[in-house]
Amino acid sequence: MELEARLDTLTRKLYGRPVNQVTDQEMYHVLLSFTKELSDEKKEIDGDRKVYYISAEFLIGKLLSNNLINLGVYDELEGILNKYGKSIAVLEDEEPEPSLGNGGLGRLAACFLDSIATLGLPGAGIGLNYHFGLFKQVFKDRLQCAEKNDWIEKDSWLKKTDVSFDIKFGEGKCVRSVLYDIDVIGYDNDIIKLHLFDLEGLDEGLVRDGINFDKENIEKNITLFLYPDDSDEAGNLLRIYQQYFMVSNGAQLIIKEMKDKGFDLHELDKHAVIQINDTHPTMVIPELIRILTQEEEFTIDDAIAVVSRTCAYTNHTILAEALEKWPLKYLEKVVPQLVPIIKELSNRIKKDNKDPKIQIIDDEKRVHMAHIDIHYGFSVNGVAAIHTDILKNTELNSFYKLYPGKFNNKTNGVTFRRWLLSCNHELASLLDEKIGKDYRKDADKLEELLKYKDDTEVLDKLAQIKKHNKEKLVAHIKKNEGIELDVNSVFDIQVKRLHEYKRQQMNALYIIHKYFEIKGGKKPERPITCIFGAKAAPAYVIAKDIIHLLLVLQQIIDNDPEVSPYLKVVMVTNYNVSYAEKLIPACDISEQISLASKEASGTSNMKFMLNGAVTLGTDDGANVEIHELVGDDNIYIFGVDSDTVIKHYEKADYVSKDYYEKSPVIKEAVDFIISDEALKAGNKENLERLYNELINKDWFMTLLDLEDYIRVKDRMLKDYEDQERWKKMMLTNIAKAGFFSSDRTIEEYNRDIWRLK
Ligand code: 26Q
Repeated sequence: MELEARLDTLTRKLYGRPVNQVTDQEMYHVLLSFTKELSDEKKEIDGDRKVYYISAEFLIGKLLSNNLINLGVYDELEGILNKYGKSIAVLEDEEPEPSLGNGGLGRLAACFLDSIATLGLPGAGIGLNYHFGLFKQVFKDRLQCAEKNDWIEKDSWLKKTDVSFDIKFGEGKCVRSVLYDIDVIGYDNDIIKLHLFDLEGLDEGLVRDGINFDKENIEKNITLFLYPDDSDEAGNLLRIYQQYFMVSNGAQLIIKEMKDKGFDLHELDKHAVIQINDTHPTMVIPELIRILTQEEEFTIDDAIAVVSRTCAYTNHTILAEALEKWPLKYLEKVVPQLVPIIKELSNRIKKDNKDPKIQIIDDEKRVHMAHIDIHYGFSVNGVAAIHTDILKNTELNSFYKLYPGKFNNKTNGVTFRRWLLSCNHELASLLDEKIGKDYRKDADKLEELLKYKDDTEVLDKLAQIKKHNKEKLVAHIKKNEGIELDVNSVFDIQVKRLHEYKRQQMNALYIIHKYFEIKGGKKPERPITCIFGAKAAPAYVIAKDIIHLLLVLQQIIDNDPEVSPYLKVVMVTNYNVSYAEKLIPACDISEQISLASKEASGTSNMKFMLNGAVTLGTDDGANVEIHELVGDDNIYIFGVDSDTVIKHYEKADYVSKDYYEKSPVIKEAVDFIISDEALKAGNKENLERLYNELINKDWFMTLLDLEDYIRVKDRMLKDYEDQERWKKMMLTNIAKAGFFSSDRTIEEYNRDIWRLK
C-alpha cells in the first residue's frame, strides 16, 4: 500500500478520524505506531560474530525524525503531512525526550549504534532503562534546580520483551529484570537492538520532591535515575547496584544468545566482542568469569582467558576524580560473589609485578576498575589522537609499557544522519544539489564541496542557510526562554556539561571584559550574542556557582541600556539533544575552550564544524585534529599547549593569584564577580565562593589562558566582519568534516578491534 493510504488507514484505526481531524498529539502517536510498523518489516542484522556495546548511558534523543530519515520516508511523509497543515518537526514537539545520558559519552554511544546499523554490522547496545533519566534543569532565582524527567509514556519506542533474569546481590537481596528493546534503524539498512534492562517491581512512588528518593530501597529503585557525572557518598552504593544490575543482565543475555545460536562458550571470543564504554560496565569481566566457572564448569584459567579475549575497553577521561575506584568494602556489601574473583584477578597481577601503579586492588583496599579492563581486556583505546597519546605517555604509561600492543586510538565521530540530515535540512539539500547524495553514506565525499570555495552563489547560499537557522533558533528561544535575540548579531555558543575543565568561567570573564569595554565607549562592530547551555551535576558546587554567574551576567547586561544593544547573554534552560539540534546549525563561533590535555575528545566541536561554525578553541581533544584538517586559516587556536599544562601539574607551579595580580585586565574581570553590581543581582555565597576559587585555586588554569583567549576571540570577531572570508571558512569547515563521521570511527573499531566481517 502506498504511504498516504497506509497513514490514513492507521489514523482511522487508532482514532476513528482522518488525518486532517486529529490533534498534533494524536498525529504524533499515529506516526510512532507507523514508524514501528515500518521497522518491524526490517530484519535484525545478523552474523557469526556480534559486538555488544555495553554502556551505562545511551543519549538517544528524540527518535521520530531520525527514524523516518533512516527509513527513507521522511521527505515523502513530510509532503503528505504538509497537505494537511502538519509537519514532522512540529509533531516531534510532542515526543518526550529520553535523557538516558549525561553528555558526550552517552551521545557517542547513540551515534555508534546508528553507525553500526548503517554499516550493516551485527551488534547490540546493552544499557539501563532509567525511568526518570538525567534530571530536568530549571532555574529559580538564577540557580539551577533539578526535577525528574518523566519521559516514558504508555506508547513509546520501548518494546517490552519476555526476556527476564534473576540478579542476586549481597545481603540476600535478589531482584528480577525485564528487558525492553528499542529498534535502532540503520540508514537505508536493517536494524539492530538497543537492549535496556529495567527492574521488575520498580516503584516510581519512591521519588519525593524534585529528584530525591529513598536510596536504600534497592529492590525498588535501581532504574529510577541516571547518576549525574559525579556523585555524593550515599549514591555510590546505588551506583554499584546499578552497574552490577546492568552487567549481570548483559552477561546473562550474551551467554543465552550464544547458547541459542549453538555456539560453544569456549569459543565465546569468536562469536562475541564486548566493548566496555568507560569503566561503568567493568564488572562484566568478573561477572562473566563467575558465570563461566560457577555455572558452565570452566576452569578459572579457561574462563579468564576467554573473557580476556572477548572484552575491549574505551577510556573517555584522564581526570583522576572521574576514574572509578570502588572501596573493596562497598563491593563486599553489594556484590560479594564477585569479590573472590576480583581478588584472584588482582593476585595474578601482583604475583608477577609489584609496581603499585598497575595494581587492581591498591594499598588502601580500593578497586581500580580501569585496571581490571586493561589487564583483562584485549584492547584499550582513547577517543582522540592527543588523548590516546596522553594515555600512552603519561596517565597509563606503566600499562603501555606492559602491553604496548593493546593500546590504540579511535578518534570519535558523530552520525551525520542526526547532526546534518535531520537537524539542518537546508544545508543537506544544498549539498545534495551541489555534490550529490553520496556523502550521506561516504562522508569523505564532503570534500567535493571545496570546488565551490570561490563560487559566490554557493557561499552566499551557505550564509543564507545560516541566517535561516539563526531565525529559527531566535523563535525557539523567544518561545522557550522569553528572550529576544538579534539574528544579525554574531552567535557565539558554548554548550556542554558544566565542568571547570571546560572553562565556561573563562567565557564568562570574557563577557565581563567586553561589558567594561562597552561601558568605556569601545563598542563592538556588531552585537555579540553569547549562548550557553549546560547542566551541572547537582553535587558539584562550583559548577552550580558558574551557572549562577552566567545568569547574573545575563540579567545585569539585559538591564543595562548602555550595554545591551551590543552584548547579550543567554543561558538556555535544560540543554539536551533536541536543544543541541537547534543551536548547532545556528552557530557562528563554536566555543571549545577546555584546558589543553583535559577534554578527551569533545564531539560537539565536530557537530558545529559540520554545520558551518568556526571553532575557537585550545589545542585539545579532537580540536587538534580539526586544526590539522582545516589548517591555521580556518580555526582560531589559543592558549598553552598540553605539554605545558602537564608540566605545570608536575611541578605544581601554577599560581593563579600571580596572574590576577599582574594583569589589570584579568583583575578587573575577576573582581567584577564580587562587585556591588553583581552582588545586587546575585547571591553573595555563590559569587564569593567562585571568586575565591578563581584567585586561590583555579585548578584548571583559567587565568593562565584568559588574555590569549580575549586576544584571539577579538581577532575572530573582527574577521567575522570580512564576510567573504568568513563564508569560505564555513565552507572549508563543512567540507573537511567528513573525517568526523561516526561511520569512519565504527569502521576503524571494526577493522582493528571487533573484526565482525
Ligand atoms: C562516574 C562515577 C560515578 C558517577 C558517575 C560517573 C561518570 C558518569 C559519566 C563519569 C563520567 C561520565 C561521562 C563522561 C563523558 O561524557 N566523557 C566524555 O566522553 C566523550 C566521548 O568520548 C568525549 O568526547 C569527552 O571529551 C569526554 O569528556
